[in-house]
Amino acid sequence: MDPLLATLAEIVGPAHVLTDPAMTASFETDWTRRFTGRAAAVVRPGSTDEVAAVMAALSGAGRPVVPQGGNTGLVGGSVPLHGEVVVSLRRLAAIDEVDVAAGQVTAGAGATPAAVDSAAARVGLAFGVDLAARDSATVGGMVATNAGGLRMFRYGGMRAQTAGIEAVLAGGRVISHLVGLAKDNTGYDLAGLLAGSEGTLAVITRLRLRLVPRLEHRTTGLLAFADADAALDALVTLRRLLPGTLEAVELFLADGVALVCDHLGLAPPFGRLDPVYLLVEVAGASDPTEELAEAVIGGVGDRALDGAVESEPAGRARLWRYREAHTEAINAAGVPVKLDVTLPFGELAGFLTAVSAAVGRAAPGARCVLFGHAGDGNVHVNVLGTEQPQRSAAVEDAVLRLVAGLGGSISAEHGIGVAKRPWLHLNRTPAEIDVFRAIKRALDPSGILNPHVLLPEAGAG
Ligand code: FAD
Ligand code: 2HG
Ligand code: ZN
Repeated sequence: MDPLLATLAEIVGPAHVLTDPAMTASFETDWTRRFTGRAAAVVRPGSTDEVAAVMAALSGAGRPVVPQGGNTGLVGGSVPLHGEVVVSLRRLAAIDEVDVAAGQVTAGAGATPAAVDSAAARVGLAFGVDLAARDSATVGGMVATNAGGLRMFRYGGMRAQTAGIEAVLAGGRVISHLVGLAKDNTGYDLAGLLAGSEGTLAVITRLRLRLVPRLEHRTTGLLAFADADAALDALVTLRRLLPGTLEAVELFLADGVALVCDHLGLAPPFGRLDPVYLLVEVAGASDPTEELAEAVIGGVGDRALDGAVESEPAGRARLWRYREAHTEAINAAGVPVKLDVTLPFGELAGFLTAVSAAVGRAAPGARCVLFGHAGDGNVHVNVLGTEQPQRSAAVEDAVLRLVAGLGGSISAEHGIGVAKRPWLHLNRTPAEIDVFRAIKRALDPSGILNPHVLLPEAGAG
């Protein structure tokens, strides 16, 4: 046996060092199936001390590492494309008792957001970040990618929820600052730095997470529009009319709904496909249904083609399915190029038209599915029919240059990963990238942590 594997087995127990391809396969391919590799081994530590000992052993042997949570990431950053050792954090799933007075909870990096939310629910609180991968993503991975999700509009993303962090540095030293004080100006904000670091700076082991009040009354509306201008105009009005209750504003289009309906065997909303949909959700301590209905009828009714409002869980879930099932329906149709971008709000409507044209020029015949968190200016651009590398590269280049040219971000919430690494320079100056590299060297001097993720290849920017 490889002596390194023997050492790892001594640390975590032989059952938690996987090398059999049948056991490692699910850790080696990403959720989209676009990125796949072979791991030297998959190691599953069960405590921070074990993570520290594992990292000390791997760093002593100079072995590159891919930290992995739920492996739901969408930019290829969580899989071993170059024979790295995967360190899976899923066993670190313990959640402490909620600190009700502080409105915070300490959770292991491997806890799912659904489990954190359930723990919070028991004391009348909620976890402010929600995403369709709620049962399989981990809060450690979500901080590592600074995930946004469906309620970012109201509560902010993972960086905003992170009041404290514990992590293991490449050589095995533990940094821990989990106290979660509201005011704490004692130097650099390491939690903020690790949020969005995509496994390149440290292995996150525990988190002090902020919680939000649990709003028991929730109402969901689905509105159909003739075009994006009308939908985005309605969004501005709804934001103005519902300042205290609006929690989500999601946008999707006819072709995405058609895919979802085919995939799930559903009838389209309102019995036909309309060009553009907005899904809005309001939540409050008292029933916000009337407030939403008034805003919809009085505020945007003249611009909408049709609408539905649901306050019962089953009805709300039915409306959400049209939006939340986009990712799985696209995956069922093929292996997509996935791009995730933010536009300045004023550019959003024009972008929705321009991006389809840009994709059509870059890869004639490709199918472009657009949807996203309109309230945040965040569009998910999924392109099917781009399996050939030249076509995928042409689409990525065309879309990301279009976004940067309009003053947008090439990564809204999924991160850079391996997928967008060659384009980081579109949003970040050489001076900024030099600072990134200096930070990476300071925290990971031998460069073993996710070495092929986020930062461009040396010499490439
Ligand atoms: P992984 O995929 O395992 O890893 C992601 C990255 O984080 C990798 O670079 C990895 O090395 C690093 N990492 C993981 N754990 C750690 C750790 N403990 N320490 C250090 N680095 C670590 N994302 C959104 O932002 N918003 C959404 O609405 C959203 N919806 C989704 C819906 C579906 C159906 C799916 C499949 C994905 C969705 N995602 C969304 C993407 C994904 O869920 C997020 O990126 C999530 O944050 C990844 O968490 P994970 O635990 O699966 O991380
Ligand atoms: C979502 O908002 C996720 O549903 C996934 O961020 C987006 O599949 C995608 O491109
Ligand atoms: Zn999203």
